[in-house]
Amino acid sequence: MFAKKALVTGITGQDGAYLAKHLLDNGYEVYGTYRRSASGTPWRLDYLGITDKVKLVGMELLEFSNILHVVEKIRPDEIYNLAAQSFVKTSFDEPLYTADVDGLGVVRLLESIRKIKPDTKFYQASTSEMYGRTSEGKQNEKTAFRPCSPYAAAKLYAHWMVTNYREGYGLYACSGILFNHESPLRGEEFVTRKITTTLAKIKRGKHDVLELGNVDSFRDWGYAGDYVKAMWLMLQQEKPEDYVIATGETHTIREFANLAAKIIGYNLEWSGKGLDTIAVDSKSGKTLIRINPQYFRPVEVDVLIGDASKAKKELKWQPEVSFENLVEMMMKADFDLIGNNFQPQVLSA
Ligand code: NDP
Ligand code: GDR
Repeated sequence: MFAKKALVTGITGQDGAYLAKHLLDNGYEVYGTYRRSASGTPWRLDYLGITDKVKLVGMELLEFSNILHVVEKIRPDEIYNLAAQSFVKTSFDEPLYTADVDGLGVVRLLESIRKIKPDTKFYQASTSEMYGRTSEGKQNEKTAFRPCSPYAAAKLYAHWMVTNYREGYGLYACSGILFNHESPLRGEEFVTRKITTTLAKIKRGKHDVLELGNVDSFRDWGYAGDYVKAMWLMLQQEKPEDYVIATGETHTIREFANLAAKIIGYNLEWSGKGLDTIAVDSKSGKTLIRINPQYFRPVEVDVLIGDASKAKKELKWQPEVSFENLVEMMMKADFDLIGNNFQPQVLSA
């Protein structure tokens, strides 16, 4: 029997790497797209030890002929569209580029499937950012969207186009509305990894102070390794549907920083308000965190918390890594990465 073929766009990103590993473990032939214009190495695939097991193909989401060619050549059974300009703050500076990649890029893929191989199953990486300034308690598949960044608006356009191609052309196309998910492979521009990597550098004497923006927003943070399993499950159902994937817990940036700091032996004490907010290590008196308005956004999403009941019931999906374990995993990984033999504290101890 032939192995199923999966095409993962954005395989060089956090989710792409974890998903590729999951698909390989399930016997898939995995093709992954990378941008020829990018100069970096596939370090996340290296980290997971799978670089030589996936087949890398050059693909740019801005280029329709390029996408058509890739889909025609590979004729995949499943496509997971993870590629995107995924940094919310950058989308305020690059709204047109973000709309093109995150919005129109998805339509280019859908059109390619419709024209070349309409039985290809399609997964779209939708996002909790589409809820934006929501006023509802926990967000589920029925919650109204109120996007408040160019990123979220572009993703919402793509989300509705996926629905449109499913209903209009009968494609097996669905969207996972994923809440924030993190890991040691998270990009360093995102707040969780920025906190763990910078605190590790400070502890090692290689950095002075961590500068953050709004430390009072709440996010529902899960583990990326858990979330890619849900993506795969969505394409194994009898019919395509959209699902929220979340932990159902929400925490502030301060809470994340407090836990991360504790693991490497700091005890944060916060004082001050607004731009004067600081966090000092109570043991040494050293200021570890201060606010830099450069990291504020023109519009902020204050609180997100997801209700993944539908996924739990229909996909039999469950998050396995708790918030505390996630922070511990990331902090320890960064502490080791920065080097030396310090023994991180175990949170549960
Ligand atoms: P990353 O930023 O880590 O990865 C994004 C990937 O997209 C990279 O491989 C990047 O390539 C690629 N890419 C960017 N622009 C283009 C382009 N123009 N053409 C082709 N490829 C491109 O994101 P994550 O892995 O964290 O997220 C995966 C997807 O899930 C994204 O669509 C994101 O918006 C969405 N999402 C993420 C959540 C999260 O918490 N992580 C939550 C909800 C949704 P390169 O390496 O060259 O930059
Ligand atoms: P988010 O993640 O915008 O939720 O998007 P990010 O980690 O960038 O921000 C989370 C919250 O932290 C606040 N914040 C800071 N953020 C960054 N990046 N840097 C800082 O210094 C800083 N200080 C405070 C932010 O204001 C925000 O409130 C992520 C991405 O992965 C998206 O692609 C995805 O769709 C959503 O999660 C769900």
